[in-house]
Amino acid sequence: MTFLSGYIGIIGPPNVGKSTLLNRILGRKAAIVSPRPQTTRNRIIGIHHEEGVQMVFIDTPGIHMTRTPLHKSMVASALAVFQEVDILLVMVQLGEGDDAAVSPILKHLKGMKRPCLLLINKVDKVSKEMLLPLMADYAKRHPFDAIIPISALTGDGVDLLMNELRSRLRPGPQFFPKEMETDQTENFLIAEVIREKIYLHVRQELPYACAVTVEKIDDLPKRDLLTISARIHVETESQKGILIGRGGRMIQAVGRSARIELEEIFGVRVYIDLTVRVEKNWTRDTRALRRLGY
Ligand SMILES: Nc1nc2c(ncn2[C@@H]2O[C@H](COP(=O)(O)OP(=O)(O)OP(=O)(O)O)[C@@H](O)[C@H]2O)c(=O)[nH]1
Ligand SMILES: [Mg+2]
Repeated sequence: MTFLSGYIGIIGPPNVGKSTLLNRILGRKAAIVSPRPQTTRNRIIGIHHEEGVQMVFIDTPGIHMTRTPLHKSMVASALAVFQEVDILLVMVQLGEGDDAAVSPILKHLKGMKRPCLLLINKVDKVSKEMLLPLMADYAKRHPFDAIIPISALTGDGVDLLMNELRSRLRPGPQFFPKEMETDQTENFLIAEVIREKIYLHVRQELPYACAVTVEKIDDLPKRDLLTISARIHVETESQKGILIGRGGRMIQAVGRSARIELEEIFGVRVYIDLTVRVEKNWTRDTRALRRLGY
């Protein structure tokens, strides 16, 4: 039997559920998820293995109009995926203002030769009657090879999506070894889980000014303990104050939820030491961006 494989890009506006879909397909957390837009900042590869089949998914930052260097670098990494993949998944959701977010993306698809499937996500939130006219409308706007309503959250429609993808794979190499599920390092996953908890606990704009780096990891197998030193970088002193919170309450809450999740992921006890550091205007400084992984 010939081996079938391919690279599959997941693109779309922010917050539509791209990372949720990647995690659902892999059956594990590879990308962090939050109720706020612009959560994903890097492209993240997740590999789905089947007998004789390998699908390499690329989750990307949401595409949006932007000016700051951080967001520009995020959007550029998403747009680059258009050229690299064998199949493109364009994800949208239903809701106000979504059209403005989707139109520029559809423009980028013009003239593309690769198979391109449209995923309408979050169908668990809408009535089925709303779906048909919307699908017809999208079919008019771009010649998608298929339009598939799904719920990345409940898994509804995901089997159908996987069938559609399987039928479009071509003979190709096994790009990654069988045991490899993602290209992300342990350090990256730890930093991202901490960043996710900042999005969940800290209000307003502050999470957008945060970057996380892991400074040190000690794995003590005999004691079943992983000790992690991580640093949260913010742009100003006042942000530092808010992030730490009164009596350290905010930073402790972030650390606690990150610890609980990382203990689940790694199956050992975890201790996290979090410090906050001011890196002035890092979201605008290209050298700082590179240093922090963007
Ligand atoms: N109801 C519902 N919520 C969903 C579904 N998929 C994702 N969500 C929620 O939508 C929010 C955004 O999900 P993400 O997976 O972070 O979205 P994203 O497209 O990766 O966002 P960015 O990384 O910011 O571009 C989260 O609160 C998810 O729980 C779905 O199928 N149904
Ligand atoms: Mg995401």
